[in-house]
Amino acid sequence: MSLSQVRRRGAALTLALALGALTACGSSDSSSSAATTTAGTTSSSAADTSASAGTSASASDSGAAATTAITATEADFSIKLDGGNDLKAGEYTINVTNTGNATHDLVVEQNGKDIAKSDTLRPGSSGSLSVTLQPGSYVFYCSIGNHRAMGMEVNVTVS
Ligand SMILES: [Cu+2]
Repeated sequence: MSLSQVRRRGAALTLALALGALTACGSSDSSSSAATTTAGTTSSSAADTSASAGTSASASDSGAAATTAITATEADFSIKLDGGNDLKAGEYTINVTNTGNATHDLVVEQNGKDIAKSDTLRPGSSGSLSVTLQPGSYVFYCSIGNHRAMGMEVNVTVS
């Protein structure tokens, strides 16, 4: 091996090392800036999702406001509801008809407390009362004399 051949090899090796160092440095710069951009985009879209979920929950609250009419027929001594004793929660107008020979009325009781009451109804007359029923247990009864004890009460379940 001559002296000039050894020198040429040495120069080629030095050039290869220098190129390798330049290439490695350039590629690491571009990958780190891409990661920063992605993280910023992800956090802002998560905030948008939670804001729209709150809006849809409040919209469903203001839906139902229709009043339902039901009929209570009173006799000596009973009360009958035309649609049965299971009701859906909501606003009600209760039309009360007294078909008996005694005077009657209709009271709506929830947890031992009267929440609505009709006028006192003479035999053959009718009246009405309005009441908002929440889910729970109720008693519709006649508050005249001892009529409730004589059978003028019905248990009503609201769901
Ligand atoms: Cu009565």
